[in-house]
Amino acid sequence: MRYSELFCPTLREIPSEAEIISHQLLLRAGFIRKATAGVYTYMPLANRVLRKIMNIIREEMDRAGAQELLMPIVQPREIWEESGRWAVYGDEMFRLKDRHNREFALGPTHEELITSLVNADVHSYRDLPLMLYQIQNKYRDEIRPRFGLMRGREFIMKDLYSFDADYEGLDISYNKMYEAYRRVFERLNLKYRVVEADSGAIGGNESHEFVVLADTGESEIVYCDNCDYAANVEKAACVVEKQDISEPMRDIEKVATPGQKTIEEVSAFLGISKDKHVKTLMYEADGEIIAVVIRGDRELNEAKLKNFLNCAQLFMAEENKVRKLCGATFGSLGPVGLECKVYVDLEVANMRNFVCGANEDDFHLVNVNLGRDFVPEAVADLRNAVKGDKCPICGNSLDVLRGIEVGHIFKLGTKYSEAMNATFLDQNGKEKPFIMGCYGIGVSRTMAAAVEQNHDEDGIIWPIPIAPYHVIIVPVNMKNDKLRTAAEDIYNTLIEAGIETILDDRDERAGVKFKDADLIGIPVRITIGPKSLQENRVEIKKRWEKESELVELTGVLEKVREILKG
Ligand code: 9G3
Repeated sequence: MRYSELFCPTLREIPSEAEIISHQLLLRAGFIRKATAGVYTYMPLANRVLRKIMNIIREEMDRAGAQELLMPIVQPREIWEESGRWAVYGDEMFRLKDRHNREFALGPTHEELITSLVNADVHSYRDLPLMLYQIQNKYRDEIRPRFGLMRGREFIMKDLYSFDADYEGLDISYNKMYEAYRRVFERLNLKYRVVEADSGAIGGNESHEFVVLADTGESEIVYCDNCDYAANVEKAACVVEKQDISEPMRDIEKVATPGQKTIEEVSAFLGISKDKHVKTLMYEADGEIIAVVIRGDRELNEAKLKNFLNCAQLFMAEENKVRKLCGATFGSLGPVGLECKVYVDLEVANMRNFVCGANEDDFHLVNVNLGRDFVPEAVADLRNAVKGDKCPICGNSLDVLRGIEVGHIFKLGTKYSEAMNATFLDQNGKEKPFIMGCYGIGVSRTMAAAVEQNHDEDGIIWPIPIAPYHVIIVPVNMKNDKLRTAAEDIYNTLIEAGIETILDDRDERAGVKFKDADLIGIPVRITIGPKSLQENRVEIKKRWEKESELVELTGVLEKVREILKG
């Protein structure tokens, strides 16, 4: 490819709407262009990267015994009604109508479609197991599309669906996929962790996430360096260290705390350490006001609360409703004497003589004890895990990492096959629902994640397996015949050897060419300058190293092959 013909408009400035580095660099390096919020054009260089990511995924899915098909994006409403999900997904689902006023969805995922497809043509256990996948655009009308390809409204996903006759079969399919995913992310040279997406540290896990480590990632995971435990913070189980409940209960006391609102203020005012304070949060769960009590320095995990209450709607109660119910407002709330149900975090159930609001402005209670001073509706693990918590497996202290979820695999069981009455006949001729699994990789998101993990201040550093081109040849001056001829010769030699090469034949200053080569992230740069050429040598530089080396013209192809094999 000659750079003068390449459609790759690079930018000097950082576009203002780009908040994270991958969004900034993909825009500046001419890899993506926004069509509308959350919808992008993949420019030629991005398209080459995506093709390579897709091919690595295809090779591993095919190796695991799956077959690739391509399902429609336009999906009839009927199949979503059959699964009962047409009403579940509101504005997030892109919907459209045809000329006959029939309704359709733009596919956000394909469980419904693939289940109805397989149900129509698979009737016997002898046809199982079956693994079908596609690499296709998906549509989800995110409220706030942001971070470029990271959270788009149109994105490319590989989604695979497995169909088995029984749960043993599902476990086999699931494990094959688990291993295939590890091979994919290793081949992409991505640093990632597999995260149990369920809280249970023990027992069968219904799903796993593959999280690429990146400080700007939206996923927060806790992990243990000692064993391989890792879990999404919103699902990570918190184990309670044995609190010192040997401390005798002291008499409860109401104390004036004029103007003291926050835990810091009250703790300083009373001279009682912050970890002896609890905070009381008021929520509305399916219309009922409830109180939740956690230690003052902890954060409530709303996902855990919602799961525990098994409620559909959960949000913080409004201040006026709280004042009416509790007689006080935030900062003076406590669990003692409340009419509503009180849910207490595990950790608080092990605390003695703690401090809480008195449900009266400017008053707090000290020496409060659960059971004596108030009886909770329930005690449960409701807080966010934090750095330093104990690993539920080995007791080692946990660390926290941020990451980007690029893969997610699920054991679906009969969730869709029962809802849609998708069955096969088992060896006894009995009708049985398919046992399913589904397995996704965010392909366009993976490209962005690769940039998050592989860049420096000069631009992108593409991992060789997915680089848009392998080599860029930069003659420092195309007007100089000797330099141009040498560049053309090297270019032809590399192309004939199957090395994907760009020849920067632009009539530009060398500095501009170097900046562009670094920005677009080509792994190997060959510079042809007059001095070294006099000694029949050229300069070869790896994008991920600072220094370069001089190589004999006759040794260029061998050197390039050696670097690319590395
Ligand atoms: C919808 C809309 C958004 C959605 C879904 C359905 C997420 C939906 C979950 C999945 C699960 C797996 C197969 C590949 C891997 C992920 N957002 N999910 O089902 F209608 Cl609008 O997609 N699907």
